[in-house]
Amino acid sequence: MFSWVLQCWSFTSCLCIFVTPVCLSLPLCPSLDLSVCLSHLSVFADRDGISVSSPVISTNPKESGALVTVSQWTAGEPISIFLDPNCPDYSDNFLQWETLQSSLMQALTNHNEEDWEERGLVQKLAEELKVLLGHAHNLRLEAEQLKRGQGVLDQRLDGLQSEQSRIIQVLSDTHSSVINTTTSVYDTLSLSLSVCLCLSSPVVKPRDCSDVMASGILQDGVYSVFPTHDLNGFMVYCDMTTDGGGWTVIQRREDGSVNFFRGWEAYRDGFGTTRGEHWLGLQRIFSLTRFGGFELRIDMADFDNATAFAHYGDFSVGRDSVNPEEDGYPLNVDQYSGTAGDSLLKHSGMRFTTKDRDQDQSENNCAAYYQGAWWYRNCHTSNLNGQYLRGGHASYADGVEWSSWTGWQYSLRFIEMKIRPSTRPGS
Ligand SMILES: [Ca+2]
Repeated sequence: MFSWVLQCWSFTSCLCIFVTPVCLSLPLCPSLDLSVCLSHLSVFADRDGISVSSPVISTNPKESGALVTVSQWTAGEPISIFLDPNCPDYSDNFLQWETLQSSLMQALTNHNEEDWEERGLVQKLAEELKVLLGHAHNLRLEAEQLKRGQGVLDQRLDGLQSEQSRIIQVLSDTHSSVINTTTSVYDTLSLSLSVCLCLSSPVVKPRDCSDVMASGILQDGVYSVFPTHDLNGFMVYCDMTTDGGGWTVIQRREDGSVNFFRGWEAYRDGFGTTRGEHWLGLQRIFSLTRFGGFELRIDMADFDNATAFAHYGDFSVGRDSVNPEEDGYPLNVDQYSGTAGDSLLKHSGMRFTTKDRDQDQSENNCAAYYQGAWWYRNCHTSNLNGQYLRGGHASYADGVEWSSWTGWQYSLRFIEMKIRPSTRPGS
């Protein structure tokens, strides 16, 4: 075994190499071939235990490229060792390179391993990306559709706003129109109602049976009448059939069921039953005829069913009288016509006499004398409130007499005195 110590030739380069059993051959820096070095080194050492000659070490001129040459000629060829003092020591770098290479290899291996995973991941990612791209595409389409839809909606919204404005305007106009129309209708209705009330008041308050008939009632019967200035009115029987109807009955005799031999107050206020025998009353007859313009009709029948009538075109009681009772309810009658003959004209102008109020022109009380109550003069030609003696009688002129038809000794079966305006609406 031997060892060399190669001294440094250059202090600046300061390269020290120990060559022990291992020869460090550095023929060309930085290349390295250890196997070649070892083979050459064996030349320097003993070969099969045989001692060899000492090598010759020489320095070389600078231009030769090698600083030191070690030569042994035993093998025929010199071995030159070129030591370049400028050759840097790359050992650390080799370590670093090896470490780096190792790291690179590891990294490459890892990378390759990861690459597969990454490839899978990338593939997966690619697929997902594809799907996501598809979604994005769809979303973009939807967004575009939405954009277009929004445009349409904006247009429609504008249209609706315009329509709303128009409707508001129309409603406003309509509201004003409705208010005007309502006001107009209300005014018209109010006017019509007042006119209707004015027109209907006579119908609602008939003055007599002709007004009742004028209101459309054509049936005989009992109705309320309200003569002018008689606000309370009273009940009367209306004859709606005889001679055109519209007759207000003021007296009836038909069966003797009612006592007619009564005093003043009874004849003033009336008595009997309206549907049967009755006297309406002087005050009521006055109320009906006080302004004139009435006609009188007297229907009569005997017990042989013979009938007759007397008509007077002018009839009134107490006409224009301020106090008719005090004036005695004087009779005014004129213009006879009929079938029974006139038995009343001689009584015209006479006041009414009852058994308890003598207002006749006789020295006696005609009412008491002839058992009745009437517009007696020097007694009578008719006595329709006399006794109900049922036909012919022996006594003189004290029955229900109409002398021009049946004389003074025949008491008639039926008498009905009735009045109506001589000038009637529609007549
Ligand atoms: Ca008298």
